[in-house]
Amino acid sequence: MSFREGFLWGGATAANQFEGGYLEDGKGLSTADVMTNGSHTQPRRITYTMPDGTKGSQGAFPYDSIPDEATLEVHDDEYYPSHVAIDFYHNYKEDIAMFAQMGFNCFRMSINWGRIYPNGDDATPNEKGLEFYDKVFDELLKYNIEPVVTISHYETPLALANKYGGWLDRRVIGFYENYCRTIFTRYKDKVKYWMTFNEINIMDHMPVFAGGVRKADAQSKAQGAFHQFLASASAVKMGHEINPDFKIGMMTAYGSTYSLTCNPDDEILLMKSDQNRHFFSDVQCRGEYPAYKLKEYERTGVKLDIRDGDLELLKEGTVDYIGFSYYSSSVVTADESKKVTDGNMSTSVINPYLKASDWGWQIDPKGLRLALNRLQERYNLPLFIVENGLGALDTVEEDGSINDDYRIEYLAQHVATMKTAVEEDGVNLMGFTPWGCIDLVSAGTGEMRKRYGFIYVDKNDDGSGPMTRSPKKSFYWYKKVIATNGEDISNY
Ligand code: BGP
Repeated sequence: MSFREGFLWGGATAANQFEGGYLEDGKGLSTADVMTNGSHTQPRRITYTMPDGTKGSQGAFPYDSIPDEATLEVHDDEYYPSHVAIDFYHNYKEDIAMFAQMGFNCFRMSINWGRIYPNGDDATPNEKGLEFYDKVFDELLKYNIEPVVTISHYETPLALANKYGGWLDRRVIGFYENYCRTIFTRYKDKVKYWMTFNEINIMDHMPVFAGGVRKADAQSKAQGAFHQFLASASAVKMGHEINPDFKIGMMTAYGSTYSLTCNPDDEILLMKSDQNRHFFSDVQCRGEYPAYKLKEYERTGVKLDIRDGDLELLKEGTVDYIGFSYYSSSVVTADESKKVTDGNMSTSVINPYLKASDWGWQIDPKGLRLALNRLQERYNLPLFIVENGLGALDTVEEDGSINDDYRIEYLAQHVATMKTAVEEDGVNLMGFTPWGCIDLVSAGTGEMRKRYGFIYVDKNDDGSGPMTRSPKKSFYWYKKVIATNGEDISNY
């Protein structure tokens, strides 16, 4: 058998993209709640109000910065997809029953920090919020589905972003520690697998998204990231004390990168892009800043505010495993005339050997083998593919069926690659949770039409639609993949 016994098969979600109930039972607003919808060509915007009442907004990608005196706020005349999302808040029983029907033995979700600490800096947690996750975990465990929990997935309590400037302020570490202590203690017998921050490396590209950091200059992003590293290390240490069986991982956005030619200039660019790609995992897996980053800081004048004990903490709180998202690969070249396409919160030069999704993400199953090997060689830690999948337009046929063969093909090729990496290369792979196992709001564009799910959710980009759930063809395909522990990936 290629995949180990107990291999974790499931699906992945994030609270802000599927929960809804954005003010229900005492939940506070988060940065995700002030992000409008957008499209492939129109970036999502973050809305704010100036002290004189003028309304403004800032595109999320590419991101510039939000004025210091602005208050991030919901505007009455805008649409925010996170507010209702797909309303898992009220449908969790039905949705989990469908996951169970597919045979999931794990489910990746995130806890919404603002449900537990509505302002982020509250003295006591919101009991109603804690009760909601108790119910969700109990429901999962009823079907023997192991929860895999991201502690912070692209949402920082809005009050922290407004009052403290998000993760740029060192005090936020303490608020995150309180939050972790509360959820670790409360759920210590229900949850074993945790991840401290979703795609922590997105701090480099979208600091508001990644941590409520409103400024986009190199100094702010570096300091914000440093605080998240400290918070993550502290959470790992604390979690192990609360329950030594906890497995606490990092989570990084990852993709293989190629140089377009063997021109040494392209290869140097590739080396640099590789360093950037590994900076966050280098710190979280090895417990120290790599030399290339320290030299870059020296060159560019970035100065980290490092206090006594910080560097020791980084060493003591290295992660137990590496969770990563893999959707596509990218290409670099020194030749600036080359055409560029989109990727996961990034862009890439077009790879002539690959096809791209409708959103321009270049599809590269073999690149996943390279990614798995690269991470294994560099860190020798267990690997967990916690996001992968094809964002595509689906058509509902007259009889209600959705024949998403393109999605099956994409996923089958990636599962086949995982098999090769395990069988031939000996990669230590723990599990696979394809992204958006149930259709949900796109993080990058805020759309519903960019669908990843095995389960169709009848909802449109403008928020209309009854949100009825129905299985797609891929639902039955994935069920068979799980039932055979990845041995049968055929589409019939
Ligand atoms: C990752 C995020 C997810 C998710 C996914 C797909 O970056 O962790 O939250 O949304 O990408 O991206 P998108 O929704 O933009 O298609």
